[in-house]
Amino acid sequence: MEFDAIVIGAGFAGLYQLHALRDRLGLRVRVLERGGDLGGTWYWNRYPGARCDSESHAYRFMFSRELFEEWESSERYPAPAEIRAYLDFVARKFDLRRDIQFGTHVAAARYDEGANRWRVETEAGERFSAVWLITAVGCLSAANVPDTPGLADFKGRWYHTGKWPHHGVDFHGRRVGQIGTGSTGIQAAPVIAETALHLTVFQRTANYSVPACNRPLTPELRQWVKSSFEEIRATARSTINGHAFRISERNALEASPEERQAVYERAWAAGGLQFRATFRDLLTSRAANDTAAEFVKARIRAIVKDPVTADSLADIDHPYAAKRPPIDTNYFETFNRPNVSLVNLRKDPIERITPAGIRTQGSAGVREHPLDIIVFATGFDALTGPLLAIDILGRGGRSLREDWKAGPQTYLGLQMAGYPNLFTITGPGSPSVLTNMPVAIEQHVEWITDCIALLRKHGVHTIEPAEEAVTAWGEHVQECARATLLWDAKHSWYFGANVVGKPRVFMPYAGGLARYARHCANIAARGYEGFIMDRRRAAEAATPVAQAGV
Ligand code: N01
Repeated sequence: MEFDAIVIGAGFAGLYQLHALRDRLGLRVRVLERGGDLGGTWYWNRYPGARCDSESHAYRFMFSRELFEEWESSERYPAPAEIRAYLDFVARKFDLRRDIQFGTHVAAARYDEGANRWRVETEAGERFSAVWLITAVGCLSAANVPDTPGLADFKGRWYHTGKWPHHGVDFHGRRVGQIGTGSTGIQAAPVIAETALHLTVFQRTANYSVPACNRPLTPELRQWVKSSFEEIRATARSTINGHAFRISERNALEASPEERQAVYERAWAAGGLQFRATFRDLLTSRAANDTAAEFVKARIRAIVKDPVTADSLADIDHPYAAKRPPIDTNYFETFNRPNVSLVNLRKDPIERITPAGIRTQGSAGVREHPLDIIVFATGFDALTGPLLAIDILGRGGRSLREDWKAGPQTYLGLQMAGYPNLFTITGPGSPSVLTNMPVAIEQHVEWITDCIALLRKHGVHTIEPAEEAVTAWGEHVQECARATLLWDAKHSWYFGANVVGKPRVFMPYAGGLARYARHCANIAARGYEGFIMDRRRAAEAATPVAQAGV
């Protein structure tokens, strides 16, 4: 089947890209989605306690005032079902479903140079082709299940949080082991503990967390959201992280210890990722960061009653927010429950999974932890994983898997050299996971759409970045990360450190979303500086399936 554009994925990114290419440019577009319905991340992540850490008034599209004002969220942080309902509302409003094919797992995409088309093949053997190929596959969609010896012999059931069964999991009367204490594990543990007979949390790296302070939105707050479109959008688009809250202008050490304490206490009581915005230099000055880190560690020790457990939870080895900072509902409090225990894997690493549970061996000797269910909250093969899961072959049959052996190489996280007309929404090298995703997605979709519109208007056949532009961007991405404390958490998934054998390269762009967006706009304004556009072969190109509406 032939299209002008194929979009892979029907989460936020795929939906908006479909709307933009089809309804603004008049292209014939097909969206191919692996899941059985809309949602992307939110289709798969239905684990207990799952909730978006971005506030509901900012975790939505802002490209249309009408769309923004028509939707009402029920809580401060939306749960997956509400986000799926929102995406369904978007799809109905713009009649998007008719161009989305669900249950369609893209296995390979090959650039056919002669025809200047991307040839896409699904696992089921269906074939599609298009001039433009846009990946909207998400950054955190390739589940990472560690290769732990013995898993195949485990007699109980096991689940990864990112592939949670839609029918749910009943923990009543079960002994549950949860591996992982990232944002997901920190959300899941308190909810699992409510019904499980016993929950054992296996912690490899202790983590900071700040209360989310989730609550229903009052009628007044709902009204404020409806009437604040301009303000919310302007803020989200002007901050470094795409959230609709401002970051303090003040440095932490400019405040007296008493003032700082009061600032942190207020932020802790208010809850949310805003804690990170209490002082402007928390992610650039170690001394500043230490003040926030010490505050959170003191809170952990104050909440958790058992001193050994408190020590393990507060023994955090990286600066605050140098790994993605979780927010929680009663995470540390959960360890005061009689049916919850913590295993510190730094002291007692997992030796193997046995048919009956998990065996650790370390300071406490050999210990068997009998389990009925293991929950892997072990994260994702982030950013590159979802792209490399597709066998992508570019010009001359070059392979993305080969090209990225030493780490991802992109220009702006939007394109790769040698892969003409392939765009990656929130790809590695773009702000992506360091932001409130819908805002980063909108910026990418709009940039890609404007680019395609312009190329079609001028009869340009292909666009791809120059190798030098890719190299320079890669260096800039590393440089931006090096200027922050994110660089100090070498074991974070931002570096790919959570996946055995993955190259250690800092993947997202840490220079800030607003700065990045300006940079992308300037590059376009300067005639797509750093990109190679091939106009000569325009005449040879296959006739576009639809005429551009530009
Ligand atoms: O995954 P993670 P996540 N043995 O990689 C541990 C987003 N998110 O799913 O730190 C033992 O952060 C690992 O230990 P360590 C958000 O961007 C968004 O929690 O590598 N443990 C860690 O504790 C987030 O950052 C929302 O030493 C092992 C945990 O598993 C991203 O998803 C909500 C292990 C993995 O933590 C990923 O979060 C939730 C092993 N072999 C999440 N392998 C929203 O609000 C890994 N671990 C949208």
